[in-house]
Amino acid sequence: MKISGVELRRLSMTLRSPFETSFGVVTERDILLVRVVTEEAEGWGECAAMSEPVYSSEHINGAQDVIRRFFLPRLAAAPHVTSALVAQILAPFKGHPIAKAAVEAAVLDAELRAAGTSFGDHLGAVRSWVPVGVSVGIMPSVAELVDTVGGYLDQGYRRIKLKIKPGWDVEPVRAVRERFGEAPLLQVDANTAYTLGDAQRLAALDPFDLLLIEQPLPEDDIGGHAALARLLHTPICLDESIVSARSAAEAIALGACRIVNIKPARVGGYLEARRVHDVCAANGVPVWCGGMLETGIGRAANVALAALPNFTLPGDISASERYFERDITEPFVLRDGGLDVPQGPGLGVTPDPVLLDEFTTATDWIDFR
Ligand code: SMG
Ligand code: MG
Repeated sequence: MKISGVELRRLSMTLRSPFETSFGVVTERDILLVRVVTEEAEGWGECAAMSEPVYSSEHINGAQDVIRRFFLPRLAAAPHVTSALVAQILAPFKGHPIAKAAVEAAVLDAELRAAGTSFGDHLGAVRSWVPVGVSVGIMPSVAELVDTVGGYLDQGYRRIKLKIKPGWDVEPVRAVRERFGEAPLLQVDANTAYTLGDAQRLAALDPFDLLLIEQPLPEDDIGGHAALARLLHTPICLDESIVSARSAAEAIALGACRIVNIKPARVGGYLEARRVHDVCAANGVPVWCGGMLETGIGRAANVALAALPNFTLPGDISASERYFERDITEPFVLRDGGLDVPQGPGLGVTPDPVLLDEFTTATDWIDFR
């Protein structure tokens, strides 16, 4: 595939409601889209980095800079570029998995659109519809949280995830269980906000029959998660700690997690995400697809990934309207508590040029010819 050029496009999209986690509040999504142009087709990739390096060490300006200054010149100089080669071509550059994932996704989309193959078919999807959950942020009050959760359950979401932090953990979980009973699938996500010294506090969540507790400890603390796992009944799921298929295999072998959250961006792309899926499947560890408040572009690929066989738990891939007043692509609409896997070539969705322009704050065209 011959790339004629790449566009880096920045958008600003306001979330319908602020999303608060243990590390801060997001009200505005500052998005970077990578558009790869070839003679046969063009492909889109969404960079999932946040505005500040608070979820992981990457941030959106840094991602754009490393793509512009290092990744694209390297791709332009490569004798042959395919999606399967992108990771190898960019391997000399350390880190920056979220930036790498965006570039790889755009190349993959261009390739698949040219070939007339969908993301799902390419990755190995076995379903045309996937059940999904919703991630509910920290709220000003427990009453507001309970109302919000009730609204999502009414809409049909198949599982609820509550963001937690020290001081906002047992109380909100208890309130949700008291109000909605034992039936709803319920899990929590701490985004690294605890230490092993909080084990007793976290064990107080055990009676609430949670599906899992996600990333309680710092991302580099695999040993700590293994120790914590021995003190809790609730299964530990890792998000931030899992940066590759190899790290997933290690974490599982050490007993640090029984469930894995797969975010393609965090592991450097959809192809590595599939390898994480495969490693987990081989170890009998269920996975689910994480989210980074994506637009329809990132969401389309995530839905396709979530259709692989070992994605047996509902993911953080909610309907477009959970995030934005208007999405830039055809909106993803909740149907029976799930989303349909796009069937068209590549991502199967395309940004609407008018909406795209409306949200665009800057564009940069890098010519490869
Ligand atoms: O995309 O629905 C979504 C958000 C899911 O909670 C979510 N993501 O740690 O899993 C996580 C967070 C990371 C992003 S928070 C800004
Ligand atoms: Mg998480």
